[in-house]
Amino acid sequence: MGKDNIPCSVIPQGLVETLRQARSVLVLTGAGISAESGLPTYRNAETGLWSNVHVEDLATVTGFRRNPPLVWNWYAERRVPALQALPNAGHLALAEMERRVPTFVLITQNIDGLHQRAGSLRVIELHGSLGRVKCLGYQHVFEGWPATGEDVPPRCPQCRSRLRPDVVWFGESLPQEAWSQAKQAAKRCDVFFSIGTSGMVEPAAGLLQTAERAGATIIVNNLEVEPLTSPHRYQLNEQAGELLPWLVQAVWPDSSPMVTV
Ligand code: BV8
Repeated sequence: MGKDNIPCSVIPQGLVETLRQARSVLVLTGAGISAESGLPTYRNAETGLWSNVHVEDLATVTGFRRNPPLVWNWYAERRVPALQALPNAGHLALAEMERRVPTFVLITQNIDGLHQRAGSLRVIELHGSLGRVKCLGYQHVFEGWPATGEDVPPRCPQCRSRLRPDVVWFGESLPQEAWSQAKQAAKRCDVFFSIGTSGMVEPAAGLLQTAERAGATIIVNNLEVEPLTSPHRYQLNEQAGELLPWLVQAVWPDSSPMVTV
C-alpha cells in the first residue's frame, strides 16, 4: 500500500504524473458513477433499468405518444430515488479535480443531477435531466415537476400541451449547444476520462475516439475488463467511488478527503 493507503497497484505512476501535468481534462460519465449512490445502471443484466422493459416503449417519442401516462409515471418513479440519492465519493472527487485542473469539462450522460449536487460547476448534460420537464407544444422548460392532478401527464401552464421529462430519448438529437461544446472539448483535452459508461450509446460514446485521435491520454474506468487497444490508454476496473478519490489524493495530496455528503 502506498501513501494514505492508496493501493499503488491500482494507480499506475505514469498516470499520476500525466494528470499532474495535464492542462485540460475532459470527463465523460455514465450511470456507473451513480451506482454507489444506490441508483441502478441501464444494462446490468439483473438490476438494469432496461433489463425488464422495452426501451422503445419508454425512452422514445413514439413510446411517449403511444402511452403518455405509462412513460410519465416511469420517469416520475425514477425521479424519487434520484432526488433521495446522495453524491458519492466519485462525484466529489470529480468536483475536486475541477478545482485543480486549469481547464476541466465534465460531460455526463446521466440525468440524476448528482454531479451538480457534488459541487461540480461546469456540467454538460448530454441527455437532459430528470430535474426538468418541457412541453410538447413549444418546448417550454420548467425546473422541478408539477404536482400531478387529474391530467397525467400534466399540461403546460403556458400553452396547455402535454408535459414530458426534459431528457433526450432515442432517435432525438442531443441539445445542440451541449453537443457542440462536448465535441470541441474532446478535440482539445490532454486527458480524457470515460467513467461508468458501457460506451454503447452514440454519439456520446464517440467522444472517446475523438479525444484519442486528437492525441489525448485515455483513462477508462468501468467494471468490464477489456483488452487495451493502445499504449495511450489506461483501463482501471475499480469502483469509481474508490478509484477517483485515490487518484485525486495521489495527484493532489493536499486535497481534502472525499466522503459521501
Ligand atoms: C442521436 C436518457 C441523432 C433517457 C438516454 C450512431 C450515431 C448517432 C446515433 C446512433 C448511432 N447508432 C445508433 C444510434 C441511435 C441511438 C443509439 O446510440 N442507440 C444505441 C442503443 C445503439 N442514439 C440516439 O438515438 C441518440 N440521438 O443520435 O441523435 C439522431 C437523430 C435522429 C435519428 C437518428 C440519430 C440519443 C441517445 C440518448 C438516449 N437517452 N438516456 C433515460 O435515461 O431514460 S441513453 C442512456 O444510455 C443513458 O443516458 C445512459 O447514460 C446511456 C448510456 O448508458 P450508460 O450510462 O453507459 O449505462 P450502462 O448501464 O450501459 O453502463 C454502466 C457502466 O457503468 C458499465 O460499463 C459498468 O461496468 C459501469 N459501472 C457500474 N458500476 C460502476 C461502474 N463503473 C465504475 N464504478 C462503478 N461503481
